[in-house]
Amino acid sequence: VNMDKLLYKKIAILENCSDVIYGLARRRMINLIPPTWAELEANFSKTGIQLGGRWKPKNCTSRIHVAIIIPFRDRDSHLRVFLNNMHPFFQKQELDYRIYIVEQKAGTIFNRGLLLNIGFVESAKIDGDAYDCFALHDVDLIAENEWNIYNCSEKVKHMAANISKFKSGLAYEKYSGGVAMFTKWQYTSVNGYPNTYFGWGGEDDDLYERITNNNNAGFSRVPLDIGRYTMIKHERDSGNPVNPGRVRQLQSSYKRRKVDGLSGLNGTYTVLKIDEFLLYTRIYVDVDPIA
Ligand code: UD2
Ligand code: MN
Repeated sequence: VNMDKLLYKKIAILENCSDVIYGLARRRMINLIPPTWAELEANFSKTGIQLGGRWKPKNCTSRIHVAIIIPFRDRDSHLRVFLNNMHPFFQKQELDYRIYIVEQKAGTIFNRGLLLNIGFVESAKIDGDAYDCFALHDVDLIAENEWNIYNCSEKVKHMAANISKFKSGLAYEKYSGGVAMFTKWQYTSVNGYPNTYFGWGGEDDDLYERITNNNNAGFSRVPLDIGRYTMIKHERDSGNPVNPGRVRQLQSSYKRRKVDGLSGLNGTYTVLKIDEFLLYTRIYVDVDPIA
């Protein structure tokens, strides 16, 4: 028997998915009522979802391999709404994807930038090179337009151009928060987010500076009509007070960027536990309060 031939048959590679996807809606119905966990798991177990919140098209090889990274603490109902709306959204776009929730243990001030860096590094330890594109995503943002494709492009791609909570859609010209897409190379070349912004605000503006003052990565934003998101209404979380140093920190962004980011991540956190649930992978971390 020709073993090579047999092997080849067994791993026969599926053809690429078509680059045309039919039936994308410009205004998707969003359901803001949180289902229970039992309801969620029952609904999605039929969709071919794999443990850890992984999914890919059955009959073709997706052109898009993306890890969705979400900074998280104590937003259980938001997470249920997110999963309920966004799993079908990602599947409709025929993505090969996995959802990572990077959860910060209670007791330290929330640090969104640090959690996203941790998600970028730790997800690669789990998946190797399976995903070459990363969506850095708030848990409370639900995409409205299915034409807002979760792929990466030549420049960093800001997705959340038009969020319901802002009157004019875009918060301000240099706004980069909410949802953004990076290739592995783009994220590495800007040294990721800063690790040192504890509490609310500033970390996204620092990232914007890194991207636009960097010769390699560039910044792009999807059109307002495409980048529509509903933000689930919420108050400021108790563990995430406004960061009073954010303006001062932003002024020294340029000086810190080489050390404060992916390059300085070692030793700033401990992974306590990794769980593969049906609808997502949880990376549970304790963070050094002075990073
Ligand atoms: C804005 C930006 C956000 C970030 C933040 C400043 C929007 C839509 N988003 O969000 O990208 O720049 O300002 O830090 O404008 N989170 C938790 N638990 C917490 C606190 C935060 O899970 O206790 C996560 C969660 O994913 C949340 C995200 O961090 O969506 C951003 O925090 P936020 O929603 O409180 O801040 P917001 O809406 O002003
Ligand atoms: Mn929010």
